[in-house]
Amino acid sequence: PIAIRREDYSAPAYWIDTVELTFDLDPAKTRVLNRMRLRRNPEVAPEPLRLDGDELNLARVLVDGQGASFRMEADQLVIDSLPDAFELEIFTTCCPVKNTKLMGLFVSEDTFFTQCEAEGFRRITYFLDRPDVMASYTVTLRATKAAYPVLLSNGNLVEHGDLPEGRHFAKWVDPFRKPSYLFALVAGKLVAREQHIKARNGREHLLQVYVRAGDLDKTEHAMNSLINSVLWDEARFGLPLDLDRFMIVATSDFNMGAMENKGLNIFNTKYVLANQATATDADYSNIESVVGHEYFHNWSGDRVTCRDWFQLSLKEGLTVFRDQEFSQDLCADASARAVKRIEDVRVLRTAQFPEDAGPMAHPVRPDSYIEISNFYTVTIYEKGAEVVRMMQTLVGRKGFERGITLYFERHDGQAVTCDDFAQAIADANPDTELARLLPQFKRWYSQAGTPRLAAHGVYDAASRSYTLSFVQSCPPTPGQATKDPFVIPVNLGLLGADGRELPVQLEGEAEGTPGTRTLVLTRAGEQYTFIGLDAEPVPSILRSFSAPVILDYAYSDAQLLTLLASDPDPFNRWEAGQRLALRAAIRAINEPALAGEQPLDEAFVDAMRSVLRHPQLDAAFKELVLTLPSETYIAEQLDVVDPQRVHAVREAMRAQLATALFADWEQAYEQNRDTGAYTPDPVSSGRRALAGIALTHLCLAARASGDNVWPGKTLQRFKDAGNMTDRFNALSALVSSGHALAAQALARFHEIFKNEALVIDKWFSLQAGAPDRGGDILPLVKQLMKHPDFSIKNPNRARSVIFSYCSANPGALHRPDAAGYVFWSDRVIELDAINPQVAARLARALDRWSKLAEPYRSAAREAIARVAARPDLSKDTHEVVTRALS
Ligand code: HT7
Ligand code: ZN
Repeated sequence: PIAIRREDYSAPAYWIDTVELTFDLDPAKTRVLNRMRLRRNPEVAPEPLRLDGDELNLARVLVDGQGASFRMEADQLVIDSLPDAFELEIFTTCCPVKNTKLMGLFVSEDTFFTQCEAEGFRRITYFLDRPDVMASYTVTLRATKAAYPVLLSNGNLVEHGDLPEGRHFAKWVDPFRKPSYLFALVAGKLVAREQHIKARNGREHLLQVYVRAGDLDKTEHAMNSLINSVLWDEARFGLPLDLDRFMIVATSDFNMGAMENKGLNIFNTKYVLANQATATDADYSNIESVVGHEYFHNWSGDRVTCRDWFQLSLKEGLTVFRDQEFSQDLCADASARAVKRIEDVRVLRTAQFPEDAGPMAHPVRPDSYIEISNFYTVTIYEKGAEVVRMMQTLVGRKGFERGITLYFERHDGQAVTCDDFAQAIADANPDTELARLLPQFKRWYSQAGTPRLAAHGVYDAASRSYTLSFVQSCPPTPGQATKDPFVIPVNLGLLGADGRELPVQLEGEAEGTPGTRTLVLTRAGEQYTFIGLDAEPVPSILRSFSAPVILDYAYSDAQLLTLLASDPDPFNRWEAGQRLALRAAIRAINEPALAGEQPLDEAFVDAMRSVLRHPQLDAAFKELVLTLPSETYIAEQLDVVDPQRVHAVREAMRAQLATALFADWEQAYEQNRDTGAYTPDPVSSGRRALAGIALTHLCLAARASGDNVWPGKTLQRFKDAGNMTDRFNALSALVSSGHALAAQALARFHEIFKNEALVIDKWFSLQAGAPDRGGDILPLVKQLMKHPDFSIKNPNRARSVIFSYCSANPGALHRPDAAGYVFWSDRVIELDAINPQVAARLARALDRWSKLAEPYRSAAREAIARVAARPDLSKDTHEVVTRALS
């Protein structure tokens, strides 16, 4: 396979102005008539027309109504000697029911769906399948009425009616020009929750959420999330809904979370369906952000799209930023906002930081790819969002809103680049650090790798001053041996040893005010001297995680305890606890003499107790502080990783917290167990989360003591629970503590929810992701794959079993006998033949193999090589495993 390079971009040789598509939908043989008007791009030297296609059966090609001569070059249909403007008619067929890749037109539970991003449209018809070719679409769908009563496509329904032989049709016109990746159709037996709304600007809209008949009672939250999204985008950024009708449709077979097709968003059911009996608080919150995310794409993605796929973060980074802001703005108070920020940073650090340090590391705007589907990554999405966030930090919230307004004014209806975006934000804010530093700031787009920021503080009693030095560096990444300094906004505060916030006054300034100050670092090394300090302060650096960097500061334990007890910045307060826990874990991992029995010291345990019993702190925040860093995150801090040791130490820490804080967990549980009538708001979901973690620790303590009181109470809670969050937390407490009662609870859970696919996914995932005890998880996973409810073809189900084990359970995957790796390679190969995108994601599970200690390292490498050696591998999986080995 050949690599596509960003620097090779050239404008298309032809433009497509209009597309008229007519579909005769049939699962085994769908006929597609594609009538287009094209014209030569006068700015490009004449060349043949090359249309992309993939797995299509071509029947006919007409140019201006006449049979045309054409040739096939690989997957492209090539036509020479064309007039400057012409009509092209192409007739093809495809087989949706055999489409297990779920790209292009496919069938899920007797319903037709499409997925065209990034390059799926070419599986529907021959086309210039690239995002800078934008056309006006008219779509006619024809199908049997009884089997496919609902026929949907983008835009407005302009005509519909019956046809002979029990068939019917619907004709849709999209009022906006769009790239092919935003095309969509849906046809099947569906029902809709509908809501008419009037936007702030007075325009009326019809919102619809389409699902299968039995699921209508699970659509209220998605609809409310959609309404909130419409109102928020108009209120915060002045971006109104531009369509009369906006539709969401849910499918249970989907490679990703959802897709922002213009006016017809297609969603994985996981991000639509929820009621209190079947969905957890986390599900409710994910639905809110994914519905928001897809809706916000209507502007950041659809109205202004990407010139080429290297610019993917232009829409994805910006839209993740927008959905994060949306969820934060829906929070009632600062504490709930901080909780959301901590959760977002946790995702970045446990998933994106490893990516940035591994073989798939790439800049936010990549330079090359083999398969674009592999670049829908946490770097493009989450790090891309952090880059946008730093822009907001540098220009301020109002300045950023001005920048967004200018961006959409300048580029509405265009396909543009990340440079265009950054330029608009800077141009709208000419007197800011961003405008001044723009070329350097844009290194965040071009340089991969997570920068390290080493900070060092020296207090001088004589001058009552404190000098903070920063040195930034960034490790080499594939294809980038050296890096230039980044622009790093560092939010900083200073605390006294008693936890009071001190004035921040830089040398040369007349006065200082207590609170957060943003320092903008630009050089490899930099120093700041703060004055007017009677004693050495405790620096609170990188408040609210103001830049996606690794901060190295040699905090003493006492300083961290001060920050944990008092930092007014909730992010750094939480971070102090994480640093202390990490320190204890690394100490125990590196010193076998400690044997991992009691890795935590008394001061840490006391600090955790203080948090747990704190009268003012919110439950959600307490739960975050009491959650230890994950095994993956701990492993990232080590040069050489023994995953079994990491697992053992973390389990020992959990057990120690369970026993040492037993009475405190009891109190936390009793105080938070009852949250009244179910609502998924941040306060009550925070209380359920704290009750849940308390229950887990009470069951863990019971494991050590042999006392069955709490496991018994947990089983009762599982049976009596009035909502899925409480029920699932109780089940999870029994499973994760390895208690014998787990088996009966699991059996009952399956019995109750056997007809709820998304709940059965939870049932599988909980078991495959459970803490490994003596190598018991792999045999269980193999057994789960034989369960009648298991199907590897359904991505959600494959993820719930195979990914929960391979990608989310390091203590169970990394076995000294290498059986976990053999299982992984078998599954990658098996999935690759069915669905290469899903296979390639699974292939990423061993990205960090080179950090492993022996015997894991050699065995993991061997397993990757085994996959790479397959001659029939997809481009997707091939790219991932060859990069892993290089
Ligand atoms: N923009 C969407 C990307 C997407 C996708 C990409 C590749 C293969 C399947 C896919 N389904 C959706 C999702 C989003 O970021 O909103
Ligand atoms: Zn997106």
